[in-house]
Amino acid sequence: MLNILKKWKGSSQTTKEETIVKADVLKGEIPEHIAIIMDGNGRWAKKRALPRIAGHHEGMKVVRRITRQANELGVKALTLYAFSTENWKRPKTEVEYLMKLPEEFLNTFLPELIEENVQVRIIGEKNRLPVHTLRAVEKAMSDTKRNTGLILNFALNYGSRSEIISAVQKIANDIKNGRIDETAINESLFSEYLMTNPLKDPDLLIRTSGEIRLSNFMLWQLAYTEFWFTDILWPDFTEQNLLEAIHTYQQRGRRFGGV
Ligand code: V0D
Repeated sequence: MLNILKKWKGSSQTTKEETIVKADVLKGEIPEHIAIIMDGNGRWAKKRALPRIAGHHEGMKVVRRITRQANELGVKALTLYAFSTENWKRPKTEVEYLMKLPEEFLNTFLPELIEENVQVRIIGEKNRLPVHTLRAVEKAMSDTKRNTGLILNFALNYGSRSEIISAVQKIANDIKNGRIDETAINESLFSEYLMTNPLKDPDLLIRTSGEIRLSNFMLWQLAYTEFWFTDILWPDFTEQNLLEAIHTYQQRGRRFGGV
């Protein structure tokens, strides 16, 4: 579409009209671990005069499509920020609706995910999740634990600072009980105490909806990650947009602080 028309339609996103071909992306290095902050669901609904939950529901369908595309590209892990520890501050009705989405998602898509060899995992504090949510998620994890394809890792009631504090507490406890020696503390050991263990750190972080911040997401793990921000709202995010993000990643040289 012409950029001038996009502006007229209210999009802040303008692009070079370039189609990224999947076969071309497959010739390059595929990021092994992609993390996504799926933002803009409420705004997508508002633009259409729909309730916020309609945006969340549409966003859930996008999760399914992006998971399939990532798996087909040979991505090894996809971590999706579905619910932050801050999200409890939202209206009770919205939180209750959100907590039903894992069940709806899994009722609809778990058979396909199993078919596609996807392994479902979660990171975050399980304790505050409603039992119905936790039950659905634990069944999915158990039903897929032997799958060897894409790891689909949902961050549910996740906050990175709290994850780091909890790692420190567990390390202190293991020292006290003589399980490890304090001289053993290094970056590699510390990583083992984080909820993402044994996943490698993300190679690529995508955040949708035009916000340029981390919002307490994987602060330790994102130290060397390439960031790709877009104005596209999560319910509008497509397989093509994922290719675009990976294509941009492939054109950047990662040096991990070297030259
Ligand atoms: C709403 C956009 C899938 C972000 C995506 C509880 C906001 C749709 C799940 C899901 C949410 C979680 C765990 C699981 C299977 C599916 C999900 C929440 C929100 C928060 F095992 N979409 N989704 N969970 N949204």
